Amino acid sequence: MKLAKFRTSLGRVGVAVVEDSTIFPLDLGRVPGVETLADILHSPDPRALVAKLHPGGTGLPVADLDLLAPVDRQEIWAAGVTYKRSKAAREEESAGAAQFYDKVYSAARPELFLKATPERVTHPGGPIRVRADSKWNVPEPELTLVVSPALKIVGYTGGNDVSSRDIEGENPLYLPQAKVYTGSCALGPWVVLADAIPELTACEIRLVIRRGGRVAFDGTTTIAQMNRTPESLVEWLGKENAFPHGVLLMTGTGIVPPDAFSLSTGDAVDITITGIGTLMNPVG
Ligand code: DO4
Ligand code: MG
Repeated sequence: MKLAKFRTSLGRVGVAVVEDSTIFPLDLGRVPGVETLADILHSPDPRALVAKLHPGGTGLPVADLDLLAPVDRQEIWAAGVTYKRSKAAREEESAGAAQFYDKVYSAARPELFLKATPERVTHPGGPIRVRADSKWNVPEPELTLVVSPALKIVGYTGGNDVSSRDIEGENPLYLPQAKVYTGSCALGPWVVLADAIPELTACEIRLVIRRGGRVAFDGTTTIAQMNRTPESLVEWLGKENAFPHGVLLMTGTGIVPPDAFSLSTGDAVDITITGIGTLMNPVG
């Protein structure tokens, strides 16, 4: 089951079930206390709750509504250097600090950082950005875990951890500036419930970047290449850290375009994950 957030042309925000290319807005008023997507995702039985909220009918074409990032009050965290490709890319870009990436790749404790707050997240179809003070920028396509306050993985969505490679490479202490700025995080297009995703290790992540209508980069990886499990990342994230509103955790990138590539305004970035769908964002 896929659950989305949307906004109507009159500005009303709602929650919907997505089936193929049809969207069924839910009637949240039917169950007292259920007001948001997170209320459904964090409930003991999201499917049963959705059945109570589903008005039936024929639904609407997905294209008729503006989808919003599937986040409410959760913080968005990210893991890093969880794939060999990411480790190699960081070692190349940051000669003086290469050893730290090797160490964090194989250490028990993963790299975890706060990537965004909900207000900072770019919606599906909305513009992501590159920093004006950076010359080398890339999208990072990442499986993103939707985690309840009880630290249970309740769903999955797509994520783009847009990053500045030259700022990160200059000094690892610049990581927050390389990673956290306006337009650096996109999420969506919806949440797939945890029990509806195919076997994770079989899932493919694909990144396609188009420039001037042509494909400028096309790369794939599989979640089987990840050096850690989603559950272990959540366990580390939850150590000494409470998430009363739940949390979204981006799980790191296994795709890094060649060093000569940098994102430019006007590029179109598509991130497709098996079983989830495609998160599309232009670079604004
Ligand atoms: O250590 C830098 C960040 C790594 C990262 O964002 C990733 O591997 O996806
Ligand atoms: Mg990343």
